[in-house]
Amino acid sequence: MESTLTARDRVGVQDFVLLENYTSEAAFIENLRRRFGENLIYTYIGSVLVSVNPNKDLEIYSKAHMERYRGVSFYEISPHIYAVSDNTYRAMRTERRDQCILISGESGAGKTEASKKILQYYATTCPVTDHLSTLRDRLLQSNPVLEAFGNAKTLRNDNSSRFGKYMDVQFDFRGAPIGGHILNYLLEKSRVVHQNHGERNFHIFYQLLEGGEQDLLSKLGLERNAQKYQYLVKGCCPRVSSINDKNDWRTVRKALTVIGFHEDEVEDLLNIIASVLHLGNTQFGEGKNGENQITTETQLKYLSKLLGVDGAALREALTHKKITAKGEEMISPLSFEQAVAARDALAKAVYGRAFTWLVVKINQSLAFKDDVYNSSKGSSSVIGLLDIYGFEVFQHNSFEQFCINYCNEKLHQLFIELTLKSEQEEYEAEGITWEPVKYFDNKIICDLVEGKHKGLISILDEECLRPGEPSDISFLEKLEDTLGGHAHFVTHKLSNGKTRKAVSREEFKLIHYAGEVNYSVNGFLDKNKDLLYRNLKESDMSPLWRFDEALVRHQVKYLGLMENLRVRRAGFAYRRHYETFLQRYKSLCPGTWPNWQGRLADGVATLVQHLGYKPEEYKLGKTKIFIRFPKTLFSTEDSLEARRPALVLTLQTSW
Ligand code: AD9
Ligand code: MG
Repeated sequence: MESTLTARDRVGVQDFVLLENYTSEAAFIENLRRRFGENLIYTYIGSVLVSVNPNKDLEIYSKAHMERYRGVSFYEISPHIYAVSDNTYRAMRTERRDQCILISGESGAGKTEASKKILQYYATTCPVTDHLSTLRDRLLQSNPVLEAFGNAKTLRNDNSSRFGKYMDVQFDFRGAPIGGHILNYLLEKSRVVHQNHGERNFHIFYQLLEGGEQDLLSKLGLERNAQKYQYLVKGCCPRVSSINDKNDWRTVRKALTVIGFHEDEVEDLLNIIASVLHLGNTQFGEGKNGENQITTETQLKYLSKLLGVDGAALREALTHKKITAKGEEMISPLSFEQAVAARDALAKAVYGRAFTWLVVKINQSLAFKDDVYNSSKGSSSVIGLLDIYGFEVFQHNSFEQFCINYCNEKLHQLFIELTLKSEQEEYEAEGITWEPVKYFDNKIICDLVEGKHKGLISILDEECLRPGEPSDISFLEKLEDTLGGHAHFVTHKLSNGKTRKAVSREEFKLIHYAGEVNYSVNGFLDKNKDLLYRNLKESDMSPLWRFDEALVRHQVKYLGLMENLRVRRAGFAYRRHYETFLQRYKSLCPGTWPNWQGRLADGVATLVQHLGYKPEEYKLGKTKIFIRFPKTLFSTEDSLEARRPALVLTLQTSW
């Protein structure tokens, strides 16, 4: 018994519901720290998996590891992303219901890595036939392609997702993957033309320049030097020590072929990437008559070739705008600033559309083909995987962070609803009464952002459409008028007429569930309008192996993990199906050993009576036993340990 406690002290508990001092945040963090120190990065809170980013390769993702988790019950083996994957898969098959895995956490926390591990688990462990192995390869290879075009180095993460992704994997009645579908959300297009200091543009630009064959670069009119391109120098960070652009280029090229892109489609795609770089280098100057004109003819030549548009039309489109007034079309010259803005708008639009087209193509290649898999007709189910951009706070936050953080706010709301709701449903289904726990509901913040008429987005949309001269500052004033006094909205103005120093005159602050963020309103209106003139339409972190307590504490707090744990503990800390419980502990009671012949519920009742469980310590539901206190289960485990000392280590990692 003593050795069991010592080992448990060392590695902590594998499910927070077993934590004795479960209301203490310090105890919670200490448990994470102990496990992290032992390379145990996964811990449960009931059915929620908490993962601490190790920032180094751990030997826990091999095929042998995957095999260990196949078909094994959630609580019978140490926590792992594979356990969640397997449990979800089995739930889909046995319950014949679609399932979804939500991955949440701040930028750099490991969401995308987790989603890739889940996909790899299914690709390796699910049954496949020859037909299906092509699909499996395509599913896996869609990741490097989407990451090349949709991920970038930020200050938080060298491989930060700059778009949201929801992926459905479709399975047939045998549990074999037969199709997939990706929904992409809100690509951060502004990155194409501007990056903050220390950040990069999307990976694909650097990959092409570093890895592209000389012939290809010449054809595209590009030089093998990222420093030459205005859209790649804004962040002063063309190289990143953790990234090998040359190797990644090879991976992406191969992946495009596996997914089924034809050579001419790849060519089209690269033409667009190159044309974005040429657009960035397109400059304007004053002509003889004072008019604004393009001064970089070579760029124009390449642009017209790569985009397949007439040079004169493109020249006009970049220096003039077409507007309709009183039913008549008029062409008016653009000022220098307007021309630069129009050029950047075109670059963003071209890239954004190429990304959308890329996703459409990937979806076509992953689509479930009825004629090939006709045996699966009508009996398929899906597992959905949500991997979005994580909550982020920089020194300077703008419209992009606002959108990303709002998205995380919504996801958190869903997380709260799902974890609390499922808990309640389980008690109801098992006929157990319980008392709900109070928790912070971030609906108030979601309403602040999305509320009809009075929400931040409505006000922004209204201001964008308002006649007259709406500006970012007039938008801020509207926000102050409408939302001033809201508990989660702050500007520099104090109610007593004085000013608040922590928020500048061009900012508003939102008090998110995950922390406070100051947003600069500069550019909000333009970015929201995402305007493209009509004639343009026609045509170094190593992110360390260190347990940063402040960082961990912050995330434990805002992810609501303590509340989650309290909810889990408010009722019954632990629950087991009668069969599993009996199987595990029957050796502790002569009445149930070696085999119980009667009803399972009666067997469990006999067993717990023999073990001396007090009535307030447990409840018997319809199919499960619910145990209120972890210590009850600890002592039962200890009894088991005392009988089987050879299993000490195995059990320690299991609890
Ligand atoms: V963002 O919101 O897209 O900016 P993510 O997706 O949460 O963010 P990501 O999965 O990209 O973070 O992880 C960041 C980095 O942490 C990875 O590039 C890895 O270097 C590192 N990481 C994350 N998870 C693991 C892991 N399980 N094992 C080893 C990991 N390294
Ligand atoms: Mg990511």
